[in-house]
Amino acid sequence: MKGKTAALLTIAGYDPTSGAGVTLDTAIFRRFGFHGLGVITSVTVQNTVGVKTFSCLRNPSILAQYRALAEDIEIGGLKVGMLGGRENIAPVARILREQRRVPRVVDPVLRSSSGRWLLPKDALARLLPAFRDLISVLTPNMDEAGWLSGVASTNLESMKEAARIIAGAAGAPVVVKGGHLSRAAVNVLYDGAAFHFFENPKIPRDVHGTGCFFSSTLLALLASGTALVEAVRGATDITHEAIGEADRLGKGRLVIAPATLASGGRRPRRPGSTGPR
Ligand code: PXL
Repeated sequence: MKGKTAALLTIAGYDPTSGAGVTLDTAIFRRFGFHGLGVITSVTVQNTVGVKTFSCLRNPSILAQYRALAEDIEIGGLKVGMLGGRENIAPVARILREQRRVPRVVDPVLRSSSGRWLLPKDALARLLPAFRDLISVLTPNMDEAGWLSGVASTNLESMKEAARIIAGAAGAPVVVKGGHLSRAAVNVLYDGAAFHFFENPKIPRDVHGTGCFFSSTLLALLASGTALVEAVRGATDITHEAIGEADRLGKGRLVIAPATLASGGRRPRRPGSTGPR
C-alpha cells in the first residue's frame, strides 16, 4: 500500500494567469510530490502586462478557509505570499503560530513589478512585529528588503545590511533575492550567524512569478527535510533554470513554463553557488 503524501499550504493571492499566486504555488508543490492546498487572501485582476486592480478577500475569511483544511488534513509546511490588506496580517500570524512545528516560509509580497502596492504601504510597519519568531525563513527581493529594513538594497553590501536588520526584527533567517543586481544574480542568506551567497549568471529575461516560484520551491525542499543552506542553494538553482525555460503566454512578461512545473520536473544540472564571502 502506498504511504500518505504530505500536503503543503500556500496562503496567497489569486493571479488569474497562474503566473504567480496560489495556483502557481500549488503547481510547484505538486511538482515536488506534495499535495497543494491554498487559502486565498485576495483576488487580483491582471494579465501578463500588469496588475489592473485587486481586492482583499474578506469572505470567506482566511481563518475559515484555513480551519476547514486544518481540521481535516495534516499540513506539512506552509508559505505566505501576497496578503492584500492589513486585516490579513493578524489571522496569518495566528496560523503561523498554530503551525510552528512545520517549515514556514514568508515571502513579503509588497508591490507588483508593474508598480502597484499589493500590501497597502501603511501596513508595512506591522508585518515584521506581527510575524516575529513565527517564521522559518523570510524571502524579500531587493526592493522589499529596502522597504522592510529602511536600507536601500542596491549591492551586496547593502543587501547584507538589510538582511541583518530584517532578521533581527523578524527573529528569523532572511534570504534577500538579488535577481536585479547588475552583474550576476546573487541571493544572500543571513542565518542569524553567518552570510551565505548563491550566485548564478544573470539571464536577461523578464519573468513574472519568480519570487513565488523561489519561495514555494524553498518550502518544498525544507518540507522534504533539506537543511536551510542546502535548500536555499537548491531553490536558487531551480529558479535559475526556470527563468531560462520561461514561456511567452501573452503580450507582457514571460511566465514559468508548464514543463518546468511537470511532476518530478528537472533538477539543476550543476551546483551554482559560491562559498561564504
Ligand atoms: O509576484 C508578486 C505577486 C504575488 N502574488 C500575486 C500577484 C503578484 C504580482 O502580480 O499577483 C497574487
